[in-house]
Amino acid sequence: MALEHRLRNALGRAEFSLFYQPQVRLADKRICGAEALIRWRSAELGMISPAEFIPLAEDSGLIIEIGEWVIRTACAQNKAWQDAGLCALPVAVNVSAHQITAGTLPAIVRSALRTSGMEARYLAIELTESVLMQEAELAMAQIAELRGMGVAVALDDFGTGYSSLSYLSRFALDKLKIDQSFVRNITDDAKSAAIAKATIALAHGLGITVVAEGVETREQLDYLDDAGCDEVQGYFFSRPVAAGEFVALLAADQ
Ligand code: G
Ligand code: G
Ligand code: MN
Ligand code: NA
Repeated sequence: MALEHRLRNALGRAEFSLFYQPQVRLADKRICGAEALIRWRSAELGMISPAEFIPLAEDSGLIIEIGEWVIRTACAQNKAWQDAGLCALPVAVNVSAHQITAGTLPAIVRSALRTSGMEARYLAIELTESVLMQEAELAMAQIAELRGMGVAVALDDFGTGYSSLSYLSRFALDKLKIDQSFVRNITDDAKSAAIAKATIALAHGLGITVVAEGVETREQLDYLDDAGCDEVQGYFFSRPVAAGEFVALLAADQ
């Protein structure tokens, strides 16, 4: 059976879950947020990577429904953690260009916040440069509406798209995430290091928080700390983990 058909049934069969990867503030090395990352365990096929099924979900239009499930689930989960006294941290969700094209993102977010009872300041939306490029007008209007509600907007995979700099002057953003391809070689490649440092200076000049992605080693962490980066995310602290495991990470961080 075609993968798309299985994907179509996955929501109804409750085959999706969210994993959470901690984001750590460099100032005190404490967990300051989490990125929600979708996982799909198909009854017939087992675990399928989002790198494989997200493009399929985008091409088939299923990403709208799946994306809404991600937003609603992340808000509900985070509110439950808050109510249990576990944390009061923002959760970030990834949003595809198609969700911006649909034009319904602010309404879905508003509904998810109302239903979950979670405050808007505990939600962040991650967008990539390609979204801003392909859907500039729609993106700008929806980013403004989301930020007006109090939801943070982050630019994901920064540095991998085209003419990144123009977006920073045109779009009002809260966070910039340095792509892991620059972090990977930061301690031994002068070019990666220069790009990371310039990105940090640029973001700070614009009053934007900087997160480095894909931090795997102590050396990378120390380098980014010295360079003035605000937050890090990566295997050095933790892989994305299931909700139960994330709770354990929070408890250990208290
Ligand atoms: O851990 P990782 O394998 O989760 O993610 C692989 C890719 O899938 C990344 O580019 C990530 O941004 C994307 N991704 C993960 N979860 C989601 C999601 O909920 N929505 C969208 N649109 N992309 C996601
Ligand atoms: O595209 P986006 O940045 O949303 O997706 C993040 C992706 O990076 C996910 O697939 C996540 O599992 C992965 N990731 C997170 N931390 C690390 C890391 O330290 N090293 C590597 N190689 N991948 C990571
Ligand atoms: Mn992301
Ligand atoms: Na990213």
